Amino acid sequence: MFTNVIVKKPCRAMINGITTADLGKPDYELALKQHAAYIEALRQCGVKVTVLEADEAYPDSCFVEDTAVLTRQFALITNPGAPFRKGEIEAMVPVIKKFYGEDRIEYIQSPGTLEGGDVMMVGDHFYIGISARTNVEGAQQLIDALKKYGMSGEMVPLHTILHLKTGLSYLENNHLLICGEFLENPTFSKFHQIQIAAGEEYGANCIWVNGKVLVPAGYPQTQKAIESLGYEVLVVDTSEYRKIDGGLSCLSLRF
Ligand code: CIR
Repeated sequence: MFTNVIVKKPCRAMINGITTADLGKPDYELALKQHAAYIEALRQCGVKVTVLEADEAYPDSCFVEDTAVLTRQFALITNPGAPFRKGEIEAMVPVIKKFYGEDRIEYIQSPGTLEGGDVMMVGDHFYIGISARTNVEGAQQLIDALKKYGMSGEMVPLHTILHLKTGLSYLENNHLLICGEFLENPTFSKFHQIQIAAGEEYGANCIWVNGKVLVPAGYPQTQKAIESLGYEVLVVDTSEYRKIDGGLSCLSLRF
């Protein structure tokens, strides 16, 4: 179960966030409304939401997930692989210190890079995507930290996808949303797989929060598949974040 969530309001500069999508610039006012609705949905899941103010220096800073990995035992401050995003961690350190003692905070050290979007938690085991943002050195540092606290991790090479959780979401109870390059990967064959329908790939990024599942608006087959597993679904529109490659999970740190 999660007790806390950290989010950060999008800044006006988000319209210049890093993107590979060809969907136009985000509408900032709409993005703000969607962010408020996202926070409301999280509150409905019974978590305390810490809302950080926008930081105009970093267009992608609303995607707080990439700046830290927060586990039951310790917090890890990442070193984002995207050069323009490295400075985002400075503002996160004092926030994380409010929740974790200094002796329980680890740091990814260069040349290691790691972004939280590449980390999927399944109980005490963590899958770590090796991507354009997370390298083997960064992943190994996380695995070493996990071992120190009695947990474990393994690396998953990515081929085309941005982050591991762009194409995978663990919904607890052995349920795994899965699409694209991961379908053939034997690493995930032990899970009960819910395959994302063609054309709904963005819907693969959902979040389980205390028994409920937040699902992006506009992916009806994905929504139905999750509902038929027995989960209460909360639909949240993230259309403006999708324009800068961001999904539901990227917008929060849940712990
Ligand atoms: C980026 O490219 O870094 C942002 N525009 C999107 C980050 C998405 N984060 C995530 O999937 N965890």
